[in-house]
Amino acid sequence: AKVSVIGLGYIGLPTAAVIASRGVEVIGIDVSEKAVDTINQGKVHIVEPDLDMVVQAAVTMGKLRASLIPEPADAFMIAVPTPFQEGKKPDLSFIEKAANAIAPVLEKGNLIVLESTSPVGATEKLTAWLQALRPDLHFPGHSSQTPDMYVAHCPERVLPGRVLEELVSNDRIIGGMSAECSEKAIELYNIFVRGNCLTTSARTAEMAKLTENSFRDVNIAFANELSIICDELHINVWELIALANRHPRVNILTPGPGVGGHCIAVDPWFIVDSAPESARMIRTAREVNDGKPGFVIGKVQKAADEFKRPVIACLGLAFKPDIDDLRESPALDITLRLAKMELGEILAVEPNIHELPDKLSAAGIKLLSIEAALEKANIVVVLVNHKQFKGLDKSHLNTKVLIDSSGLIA
Ligand code: SAJ
Repeated sequence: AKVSVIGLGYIGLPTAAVIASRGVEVIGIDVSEKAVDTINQGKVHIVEPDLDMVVQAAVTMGKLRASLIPEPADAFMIAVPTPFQEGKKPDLSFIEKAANAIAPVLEKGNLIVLESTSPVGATEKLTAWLQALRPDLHFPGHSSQTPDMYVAHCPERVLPGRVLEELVSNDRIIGGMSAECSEKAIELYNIFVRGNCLTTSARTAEMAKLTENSFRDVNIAFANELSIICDELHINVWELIALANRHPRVNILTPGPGVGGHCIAVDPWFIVDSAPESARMIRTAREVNDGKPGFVIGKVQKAADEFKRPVIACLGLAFKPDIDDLRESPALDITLRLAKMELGEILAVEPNIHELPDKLSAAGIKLLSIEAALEKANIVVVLVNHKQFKGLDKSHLNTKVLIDSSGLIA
């Protein structure tokens, strides 16, 4: 068997490497020449624990190779971005480009799996595009003849930072365009998945993925809203949540400076876009979470008013604890916005990076160790609960104003 993975990013590359590590021939396709070259040297262009080792082993074994140009294979897995900008429509153009790229090399009996998180109906659209590009083949639901092609949606569900583990251990939802398509896709996932493969329709699989991330977003919004209410009512939200969570059926998540990452802050909008009138709570949750950075900034601004050009230390820049991923990070957003407000001197502490991104240094922000930053700071803003901050000597904080958005000290 030969598997082709289209899109060698945070999902596609680990998936390609893990399948190759099972001894299957894998060809990865990407539009970035740099990504292709890096992978062919056995190296990685993204950060994920242990990924470098798995990729290097797969390339050295001769099981994984990357290319700019698609070639025939038995199965094609599409793992390309599906961006969504608020107020706009879900952007399926990368899926469409992938369809255009693979269409010429498709052969009778091939399986095409869409892994990208997608709005409901995207797999049907992909099938229609492929059918239009290859009228000589028969795609499920789009040809009057017995289908000789298989299409399914199998949404990725791995947690950044634990991708290699979760790729193998998570259960998978397999939404075939027909029952035969689901069966065919299970054969592919059985190569590397130890979890259960659960079959359903493509539309249900699409909605399931969006539901999982919306569930988390709504629950985080609940926690974030509570933190704002508690601030108004002079109640320690961390103590409150710990107490409420002692109830056997209550499990409140953790408030923070906002919701970051590439999925949870985006996917709920797909549902809102599909059902704008009905998706009221899902939309509100998004708004609550998106409003949280502004709330934290307001607190800092109020504290800064008490000083003349205070030194403000921002602890954490990553989008969540114990990773180095700064993309779509509310902590980074807050730090940058504070610098632009010119409230004082802004120090950033981020133990998982060695150098600040250009836009932060250009805004006059300095990267310091936690000790150095605490020594200088008048105001300390806790943004991310990195493990390096946990043992912090709290006596340092007695003389400072503390704004603890993620409950490090409380
Ligand atoms: N966060 C909080 N409070 C919490 C939990 C999280 O403020 O109690 C914040 C985090 O700090 C972060 C954001 O939410 O900024 C998202 O972090 P996360 O760890 O909840 O999720 P992601 O974005 O890293 O990965 C999610 C996962 N989805 C679910 O847990 C339902 C993962 O399984 C998905 O595969 C991934 O999205 C994806 O690619 O869709």
